[in-house]
Amino acid sequence: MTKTALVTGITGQDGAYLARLLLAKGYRVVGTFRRSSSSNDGRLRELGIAEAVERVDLDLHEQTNIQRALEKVKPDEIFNLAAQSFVGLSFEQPIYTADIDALGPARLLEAVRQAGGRARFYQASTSEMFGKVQAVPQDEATSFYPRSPYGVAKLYAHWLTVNYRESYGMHCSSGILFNHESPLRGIDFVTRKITYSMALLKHGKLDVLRLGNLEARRDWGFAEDYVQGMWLMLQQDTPDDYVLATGEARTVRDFVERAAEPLGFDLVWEGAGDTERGLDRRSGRLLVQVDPAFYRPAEVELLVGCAGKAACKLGWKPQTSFARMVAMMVEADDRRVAEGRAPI
Ligand code: NDP
Ligand code: GDR
Repeated sequence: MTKTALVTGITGQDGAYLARLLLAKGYRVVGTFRRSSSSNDGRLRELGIAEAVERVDLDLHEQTNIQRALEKVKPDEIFNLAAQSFVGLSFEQPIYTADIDALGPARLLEAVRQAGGRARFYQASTSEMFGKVQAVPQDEATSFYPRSPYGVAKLYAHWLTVNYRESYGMHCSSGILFNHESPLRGIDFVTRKITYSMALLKHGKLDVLRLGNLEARRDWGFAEDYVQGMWLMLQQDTPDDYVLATGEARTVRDFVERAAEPLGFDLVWEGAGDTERGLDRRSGRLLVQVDPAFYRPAEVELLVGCAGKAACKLGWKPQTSFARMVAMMVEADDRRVAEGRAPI
């Protein structure tokens, strides 16, 4: 029998890859869209699946349309990926972030419960909940200490997911995912900012690469590997919480170096305020400037995860190396800029 999946946040990076995976598995895939004056299905188009997914209006801000969407779609599985997902912005918009990232899942979970509680539920939790380092590497037993309004909001949603599982016996799982990237990553996140900026630099459309904290360390995996883990969580008889991570940490500086390699840039690192010209095209010398505008009020210095439980219980392992992932991102952005296409 065909299963129906409801994917909130289908227009985002993970939503697009997850939709493709579910379609390949024969699901009826219904994605949620926010009403806006312009279309935002660029990622689905890039993957060639925009016409294959059904659409339903839903904004996590609004309880009534969540209920209507559930009545209309009658999903077997719900993947709640929708969020205000940019950590930096959450410091500027803490209340909006709490509304969408904390209360949004609460609205959805309650609507699922009131609809009979039969749909399986996946919550997109995050390594940002670990925040200030309490242990290395971090796993399901590590204490949480979020360091941003985003992390705090996501922690509420994580515990609520656990609570609905324990209180009502619902099949609710929380995936604590470490950073995962791809050519479909949002342009504000540091990895994509780096690869897209380098493409612009190469094609003479930007002068200097300006970044914030170069020493922050992250565990960067490939998004397509991670959506496979999300799906596996909902296929288990028993719901649970799982960390997905590669177990390897790299600095922002490491990412820049890796991305610069195939483009042949010779990097020069400068502090804030330097006025030297950025890219010298003849020597391939690229200036990377630190700009405090990109610092955060509180930083998460080191995230590196242990996905041993997911390996053991789900049989999940990341398949794509860091080098391969960066190469894919660099190639995709180089091609987009060369063809004069707008960034996704
Ligand atoms: P994106 O930012 O790419 O996508 C976010 C999605 O949420 C978009 O489809 C967006 O829709 C939707 N959305 C935002 N606000 C609302 C709202 N009020 N109501 C309904 N939908 C809304 O995120 P990712 O794909 O990278 O991440 C997916 C999820 O996983 C997020 O919850 C994120 O917090 C979490 N996560 C991500 C990690 C990562 O490294 N990528 C790691 C750990 C967790 P629209 O197009 O209309 O803006
Ligand atoms: P993160 O991702 O905050 O980990 O959240 P992001 O790519 O925004 O930042 C990673 C690290 O890079 C540092 N940094 C910069 N970040 C941005 N965006 N822009 C810069 O110019 C810059 N310079 C340095 C940041 O300070 C940070 O330390 C992502 C999101 O996908 C979340 O939704 C998700 O939950 C977590 O990953 C896991």
